[in-house]
Parts: sequence; C-alpha cells; structure tokens
Amino acid sequence: MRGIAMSMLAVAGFATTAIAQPNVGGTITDGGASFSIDLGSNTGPLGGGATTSLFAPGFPGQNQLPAAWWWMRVDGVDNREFAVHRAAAQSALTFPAGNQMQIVYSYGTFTLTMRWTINEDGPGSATLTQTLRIRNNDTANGYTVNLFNYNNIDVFGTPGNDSAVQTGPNSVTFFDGIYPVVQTAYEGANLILVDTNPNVLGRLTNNGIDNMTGGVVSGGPADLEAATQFIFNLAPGGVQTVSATLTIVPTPAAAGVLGLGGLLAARRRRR
Ligand SMILES: [Ca+2]
Ligand SMILES: [Ca+2]
Ligand SMILES: [Ca+2]
Repeated sequence: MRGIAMSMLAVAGFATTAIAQPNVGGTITDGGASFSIDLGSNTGPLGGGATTSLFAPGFPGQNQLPAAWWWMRVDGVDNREFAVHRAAAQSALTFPAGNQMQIVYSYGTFTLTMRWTINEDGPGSATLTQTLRIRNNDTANGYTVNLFNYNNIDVFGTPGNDSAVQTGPNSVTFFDGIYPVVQTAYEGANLILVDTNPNVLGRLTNNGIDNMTGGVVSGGPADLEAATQFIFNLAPGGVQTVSATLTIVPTPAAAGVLGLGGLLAARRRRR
C-alpha cells in the first residue's frame, strides 16, 4: 500500500514543476465523424483533464464534447481523485487504426491503457467509445479502485440550453431543444452524476474524496456535464476494463441533415 501512496505523490509533483508536458493527443476519424484530444491539454494529476473535440457528420464546427477525461482514486491510499496523467517518458501514444487512438500510462504499480474509438453510424450520427483498462502490476496486494469518466457534453456545440434525462441505471440522454440527442451509456458504472458545469468537474479537481452520487442533479436547460464512477476490487495481478459510450443520434425529424442545418440557422436568426 505504501508503495502506491508514494507513486501518487510523485505523480502529483509533476503538477508544480516545469517538467515537459506529455505530448499525447491527436485526431481520429471515421467518415465525417472525428474525435480529437488537444496536445498537452492534460496538464497534470491535479488539473482538469484534456480538452477535446467530437464532431458528427453533417454538423461541422459543432463540438459536442469540449472536455473528456479519466480520473482515478485508490481507496485507503489516495485522499482525493487524480486526473490520469504521466510524463512523456512514461507515456506511449499509438493509433491502432485510423479511427482509434490509444494512450498507455505506466505508473509502476498500475498500467493504464486508454483507448478512444470513433465510428460514423450514418447521416448525422457518430459513436465515441472511451475505454480504460487498468492492470495491477502488484502481484502481492489487491486494491479497491475507483475510475471516473468525465464528459462535458455540449449538444450542438453550444454550452447552453442542454437538458438531460436519466434513461437507465447507466445511461443518460442529452438534448438541446428537440434536436440531435446525445445518448451516453456507461457500461457497468456504479454511480452517475449530471449537473451544471463546473459542479461535476469540481468534485474531481478539489482537494477531497468525492463520489459521483446523485444521478441527474440538474436536468437543465443549462450547460451540463456528466461523470460516472466505476468501483471495483483489483486483485493482485488483476485486470479490469471499463467503458463509456457517447452516441450522437439526430431525431427522425432531422433526417435531412442539410435541412436541419437550415432549420437551425433559422432558429438562431429568430433569437
Ligand atoms: Ca447546447
Ligand atoms: Ca475531490
Ligand atoms: Ca456542457
């Protein structure tokens, strides 16, 4: 246990020293769908995670996901949540496919493999799958691990006017007016929190232990954001994978993407 605590302290040290930024990030695409992690935007374990872009086909310039990242806390060891982060020397960035980006962070005790996959599902539709695999390299000790997936969802690329409804134990639907719906599913998550920005991020970045309890605390309309929490026991030498999926699905009424664009422009003009 002590070894982990020390490794987390060492990681925290990177936040206050001018050690080289981990230059990990990039863009993946599938047809007209794309996802980007801005280089160097994940500044440290105490920071706000990465800034990102998620574009669906037919909705150019409408970033539906300006921030998304993973946080972690080991119960009984950490006194707060830490953004997943490592220096460049302990990071490996690869693109297993054109629509897939992978970052591997080596913590010594743990190896974290983050993977993002983007798929175009049809006109106006896209799916982003965010996966985190954790391996416990400690063959003597098990740990209770909390993994947090954070998404600042902006339907239509606008922070305002978003609403959210919980549609299942692990799923939430976001919408802006009656138009494209962002459906999020967090496979196997134990807890879900949706609230106004930056209340969710604040829990992950403040100095203290927080859990993503409450469900849809605020359903909007507002600038909303979401996080889920996965809690599990990681056996000595054990491996666990968790994932979160965001799907952008236009309403049937918006079947003609070009027509939708014109409609939106008309709505904006009326405001
Ligand atoms: Ca919006
Ligand atoms: Ca906290
Ligand atoms: Ca938002």
